[in-house]
Amino acid sequence: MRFLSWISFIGPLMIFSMSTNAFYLGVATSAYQVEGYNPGISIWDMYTRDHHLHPVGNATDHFHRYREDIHNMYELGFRHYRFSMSWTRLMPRKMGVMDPAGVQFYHDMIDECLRWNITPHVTLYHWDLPQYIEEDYNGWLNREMVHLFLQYSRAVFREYGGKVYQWMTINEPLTTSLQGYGTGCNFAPGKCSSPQNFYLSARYQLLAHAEVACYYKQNYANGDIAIVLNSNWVEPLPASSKKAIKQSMLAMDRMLGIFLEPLLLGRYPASLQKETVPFTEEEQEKLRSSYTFLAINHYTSYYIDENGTSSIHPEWTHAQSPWLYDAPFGMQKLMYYLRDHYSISSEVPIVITECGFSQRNDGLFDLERTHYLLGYLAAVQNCREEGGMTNIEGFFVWSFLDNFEWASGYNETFGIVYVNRRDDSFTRHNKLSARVLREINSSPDDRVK
Ligand code: PNW
Repeated sequence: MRFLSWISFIGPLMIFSMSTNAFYLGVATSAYQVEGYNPGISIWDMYTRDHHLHPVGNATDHFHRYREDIHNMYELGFRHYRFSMSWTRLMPRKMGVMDPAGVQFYHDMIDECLRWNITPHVTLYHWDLPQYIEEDYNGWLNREMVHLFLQYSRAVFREYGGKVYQWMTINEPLTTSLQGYGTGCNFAPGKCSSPQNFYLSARYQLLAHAEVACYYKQNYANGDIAIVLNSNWVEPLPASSKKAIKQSMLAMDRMLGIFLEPLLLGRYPASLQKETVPFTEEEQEKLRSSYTFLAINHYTSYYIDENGTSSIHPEWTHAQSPWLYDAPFGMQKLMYYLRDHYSISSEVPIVITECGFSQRNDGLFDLERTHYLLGYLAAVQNCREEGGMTNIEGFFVWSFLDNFEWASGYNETFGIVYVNRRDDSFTRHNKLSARVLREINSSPDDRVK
């Protein structure tokens, strides 16, 4: 009703602004978590084996079923698919040596997307580093990774740059640095011997991203590129307490600022300057011109008090993942934080590259996931309409399929599409959330495209 009365006033203007600032809904996956049948060995194969975790096996067999999956996306009304390419599949045995079958696979996948009018959004690196690079170079602890990642990315752009225009370099460098190299220590490669490793791996991921993004911008003028940063929202408790606000800002700096400030300003946040080494002028320049949009993964929020102790609200629905709660207010707060604290210009598009929920007792009737997704989508809609942030252009649901949830194996499911693993049939069934999103996708309302 509110919308209708509004539109009669400024209808013509609105239709114009809608068409220039349309909002899209997409779905996301990553190679290691869904594909299966990889001829190479990645650090996650070794990590799961050495730590007696659930092996990935054939994941969801997306490798053979991508046609069915992409067709299902189409039927559900999605016109944007974010997936990653596996460095290990493209160069399974040796750096720089591409495997023709791997190369063909991603051509087929992209072509299938295009056939159904689905825009492919491709992540170059979503955590599945070839094991030979880990062994030969010590992975993200070696600055040489900047050159290796550039070499790999150039080969990918050469192959697919003529038909993919939406690129992401590295997925969640924070998660890799914290959990693979820092205090978290439950992710590959599990090299957490010193806090130094956290900062080194974070720095080299940033520099590798910047190198690749600058190369891409110089050579492929029509495309977009960004690094995917993840951030929770940390709400001060009480909201009026100066000390709690300071704690919250510090937590935000450690999560988001540590990657975002180098991109925006070429330097680490002031609160982290004692622990970090400044970037050289050349590095600063590269970092500052290394994106055409901001890619943000956002899942959840928590409170922090004056002493830095964190808590959650008792009424927030808890997901199956221990760290995840349904708290959509944080989506809006995070977006306004980008707008106000970081003065992100309305010229810079923002894309929510992941948002999703692992429901306890997951099944086809996934009411809690549906509630979560609608709440977070409504929060984004508020940002666009009331907060004037029409630069938030897209929202990818994590995940399209129930898939391999890293150290948790197949025990935590995020899919809007169920994958039957019980009898190894890998058959797919749309959950309630998928069907509700189909309704949104087919809505005549221009606000969702
Ligand atoms: C993301 N946290 O990881 C990854 O990009 C996906 O591959 C993953 O499946 C998905 O989120 C769900 O976990 C995260 O602790 C891992 O806040 C941990 C956190 C957030 C995101």
